[in-house]
Formats: sequence, structure tokens, C-alpha cells
Amino acid sequence: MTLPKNFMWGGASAANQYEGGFDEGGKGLNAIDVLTNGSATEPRKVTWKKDDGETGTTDLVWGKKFALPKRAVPQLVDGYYYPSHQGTDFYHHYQEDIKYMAQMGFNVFRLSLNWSRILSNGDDETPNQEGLEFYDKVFAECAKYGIEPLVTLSHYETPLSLIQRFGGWKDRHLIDAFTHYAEIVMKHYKGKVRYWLTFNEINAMDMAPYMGGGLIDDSEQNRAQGAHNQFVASSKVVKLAHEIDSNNQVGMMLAYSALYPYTCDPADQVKVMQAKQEMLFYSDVQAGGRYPDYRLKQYERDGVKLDDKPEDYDLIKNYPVDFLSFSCYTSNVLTTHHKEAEASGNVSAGGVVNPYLESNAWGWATDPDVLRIALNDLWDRYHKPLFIVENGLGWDDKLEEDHSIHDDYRIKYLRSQIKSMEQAVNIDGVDLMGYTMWSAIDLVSNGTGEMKKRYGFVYVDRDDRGNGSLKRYPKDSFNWYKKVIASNGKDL
Ligand code: BGP
Repeated sequence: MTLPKNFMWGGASAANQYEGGFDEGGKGLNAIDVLTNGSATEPRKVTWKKDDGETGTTDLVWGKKFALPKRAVPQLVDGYYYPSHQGTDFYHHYQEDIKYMAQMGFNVFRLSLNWSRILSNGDDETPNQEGLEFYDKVFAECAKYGIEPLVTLSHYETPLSLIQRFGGWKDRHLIDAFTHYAEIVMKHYKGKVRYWLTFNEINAMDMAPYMGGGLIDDSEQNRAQGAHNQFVASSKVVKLAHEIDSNNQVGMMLAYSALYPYTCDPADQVKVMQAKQEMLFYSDVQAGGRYPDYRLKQYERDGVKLDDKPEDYDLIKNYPVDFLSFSCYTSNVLTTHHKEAEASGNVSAGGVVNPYLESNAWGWATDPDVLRIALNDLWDRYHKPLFIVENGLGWDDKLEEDHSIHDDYRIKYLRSQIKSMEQAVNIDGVDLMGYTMWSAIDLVSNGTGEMKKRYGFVYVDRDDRGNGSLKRYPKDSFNWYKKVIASNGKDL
């Protein structure tokens, strides 16, 4: 099977995991710059200070309650290792890296702009010229090879100053700050960038609100307000983008995971239904243009009161996103029969395990049908063009003495994923714009801050503590992907 002629093939990245140069070129700090490294068993931590000088850390675990102690403000604290400070140094390697992407045949490269590189406090009146120039150079390099940039405006990179002064996205000030930032970059990069994403994995506001919204207290009230403010900001940016350049297309970005009931007990099905509502609330608003009833009822039950304005809802209705992008790595299993699952050996630290699938060392299962399921689900619900902007396999790759990396497991994984995506397009008729594998080049893991959870087609010599030459070495998957792109998905 092949894909439509204009299909976009490429890879993805995020500034906070990839760029490094955290204090170079006038960049201010962002949320992730004060996040320590963790591991498969040890959580990452946000470091903070109080005004009386006391310092401390708070664990950040996806899906778990997160709140800093009273009067604690996220800040750098001596003695901790912060992986984002170096990333894998795209800041100094962008020419080499984009050349590798061109060699694989990419026609799209997903990257995020580091908001605090452009506006160091997030809401400064005038932009940092050096910051703008860095991305000018990056986009010029992309243009040289005919690679279209797909730009995420905010990939967990809320400027730290906005967190310190406003408590993150729970404050409506961030709507104005974000719109101001978007206007600056959309005007500056007009003609160079056409594809934009507003917030990476916007439903992170529920699962990891510090990541998604710079929230330092994830009460339901704050998460609801943070989501609302991002919806309004996103619609304002869609409006603005179309006014600035009619060629602009703006997408939302959702973290999607297929959800399966462990048993055929209807109670398990209801559990899946509710978890799906939680996930799709964000796309129901951003693609559907209105708050879904299940969420309004929930707010009513829980006494959540939004700080909103009537015009917010007009914006949400009139400026939905042009397309819907999503990340999808795996599927998850839910059940009300936990004991049964445990007795059958189908429970691990990460939850219920799918006995039909194999997993990597971090417990992420390889599901050969997940993309077809995801694509059909989203297409049926919204009928908007779709874009897979993250899909990939984290592995502790080994660099051999001759500098080769034999990542046949990654090739096997990607083969199954691409097959599944092609079935959705060719058998089911889904409108899919493109596919950007996570990640083009190795970078720091978001969840653990580790370097050894590698995803790239190109290996970067750097370890979990930042030691290494930062030299790049193409893996076996590099040549495999090149062949896939050259045959437009036929030669798997
Ligand atoms: C998504 C993020 C990415 C990326 C990916 C892999 O949630 O958008 O930033 O890191 O997951 O996750 P991890 O790095 O935790 O393996």
C-alpha cells in the first residue's frame, strides 16, 4: 500500500528535550528548565524556593496529584541536574541534524519554538532578536532541503516567569501573553512556516498539569480554568493565523491512547467510555467548537466555576482548529476486575497489562493496530484532517564499537505502525496529512528525563548525566526509514 502523493513524512522533536542552550542567546527559563532527571523507577522533580530561602523538590508523576507547598515557587536550585539545559544540543547542531533529516527524505520536521527564547519572561513587549534569529537560521536550513516546518507554539515550555508571577495557565493573563507571542512569531516567520500546532498534548492539563499548563497546584478548579484559557487562546490564535497569512493552518495536538476493556463486563465498558470522555473533552471543544455536556455536568457536580466571558464561547465556536494532530504510542487496558487481572499475572506497576502484546522496558506495549483504531475514532468523530505527529519506540540502544546501532526492534515496531496507518487511509478512507515519527534525532525523555530512553533514527552520544561527545551516528532504522519515504510507504 502507498499513501497519497502529497503525504508528509518526517520526524518530531520538542525544544525542551532537544535544543539545549538553555541560557544562551538571551533565553529565559521555562517550566522544564527546573525539572530534574528521573528514571524508570525514580520520578522527576520540580525544584523550588520559598521567599525565606527554604528550598525543596516535589515529585512530578503523570496521572498523580501535584501541588507545591504553600509559598514555594519553582526555581533553579544548586546541586541538581537538569536535563533540558543541554538537551541533545540542537542549538549548536541544527545544520548537521537537518542534513540527516534531508538524507532520510523528510519533507516535514516538527519542532517547537522555545517561547522564553523569544520572550524571556513570556509577556515582554518586544521580542529577543537573537531568539528570533536562531529559528530564522533553522527555517532557512529546512528550506534549503525542501523540508516544511511543523511548529508547536508550546510544547510544555511555559515561561517560568509566567508560572512564578501568575501560577501558570490558570490565570487569564496567559491568554494575552500567548496571543502576543503567537502574533510576533507568525508575523516574523510569515511565508516560512505554514503549519502550526498550539499546545502539545493539550490533555496533559488533566494528566500532568505542570507540564501542560505550568500549574503548581493541580486542583480540579485550576485544571478546568487552565484548559479553558488554553481553548480561548487557541481560538484567538487560529483567528490571528488566518488574518496574518491565508496559507496558515493551525492544528490542535492531543495525547491519544486506544483504550480497551479487560473483560466483557459492561462495567468495564463504562470505565473505558468515561476515560475516553476525559481524553476527548479537549478535541470535542477544539475541533467540535463547544463544551461537551458530560464535562459541563461534571463541573456542575464538582462545583467548578469558570472565570469566563460570553465572547469566549463565540471564539471557541467560530475558530475551531483546521486540523487535528495527535501523539499515539500504545494502547491501555482498563478494568473493574483488578483482582482477576492480578491473579492472571496481568498487572504491573504501570497498571493492567494486555496479555496479547509485548512491551518495552518502560512498560509501553507495542500495539500493531493502534493507529488504525485512533485514526478511525478521531475521523468518525470530527471529520477534520488528521496528522500523526508522534509515534515511536523508546529503547536503550547500544552503540557498537564500529559506531553502528542495530535497532531492529524499532524497525519492527514502526513497520507495524505504518501498516496500521496505511490501512486507515486505504481501507477506511481516513484523511491523513502526514506522519512525524518521535523523534528524528535522539533527545531527552519527557517522562523520565533519561537519555537512555532513546527514540531517534540518529543516535546522540550523551548519557543520563550529560556526559558524551554529542556526536551523531545514524542507526539501522535511518536507512530503513529512508527507503520507506522513497517508496511513499510501500517498501516496509
Ligand atoms: C509525549 C511528549 C513528548 C515525548 C513522548 C515520549 O508525551 O509529547 O514530548 O517525550 O511523549 O515520552 P517519553 O519521553 O516520556 O518516553
